[in-house]
Amino acid sequence: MIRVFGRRNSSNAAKVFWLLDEIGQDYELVPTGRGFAPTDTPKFLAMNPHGKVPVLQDGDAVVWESNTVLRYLASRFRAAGLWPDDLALRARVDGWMDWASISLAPPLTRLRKARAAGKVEDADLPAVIAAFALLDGQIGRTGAFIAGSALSLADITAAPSVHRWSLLAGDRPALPNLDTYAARLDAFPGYRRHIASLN
Ligand SMILES: N[C@@H](CCC(=O)N[C@@H](CS)C(=O)NCC(=O)O)C(=O)O
Repeated sequence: MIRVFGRRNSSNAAKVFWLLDEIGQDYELVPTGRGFAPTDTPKFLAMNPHGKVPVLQDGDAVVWESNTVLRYLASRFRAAGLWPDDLALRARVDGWMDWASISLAPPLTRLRKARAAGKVEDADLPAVIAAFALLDGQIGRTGAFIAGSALSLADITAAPSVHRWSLLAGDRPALPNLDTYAARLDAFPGYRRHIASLN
């Protein structure tokens, strides 16, 4: 049985939980991370030297870094619809996965943390708006999902940020393609169960 070390309220673990639901794969959750089993123990650090969740254990294979876990699972369970075999199509999905993790999520996370800490200057807001406006444009081009006409790992990677954009208070530009896209994601039970429940 596949084991996931993580917690339901972790955005990076939630991506893995959605994919596992999407491909219909059972797993055992080992509650780990803030509020659960510690990640700074020698045993956990031997699995993931970064002391972060999620970590996937599949027999002898131990996989950390959520996007790598997504790709491992898609490959292992032959979910070619979500992570194409064709190298050019796969690279398109990978590109958007990297972009979502490097350029979309970090400014949003910094903004949310700064606001939670009571800061008022919103230094990261322009970068957040620029990234989401770009995503809105991409959805306008495909007319459906991030990397094309069907759900892919790119959507699962970006999903926590898309959800958290909808939770963001304050003045934001109207991004109609993004609103339609969020509603499209909401039609997936795995999104509703694991992503829409994140705060
Ligand atoms: N880039 C890593 C980030 C992992 C990460 O920061 N995980 C957070 C939860 S989202 C964590 O482990 N926090 C510490 C904890 O829960 O103990 C990934 O995508 O897996």
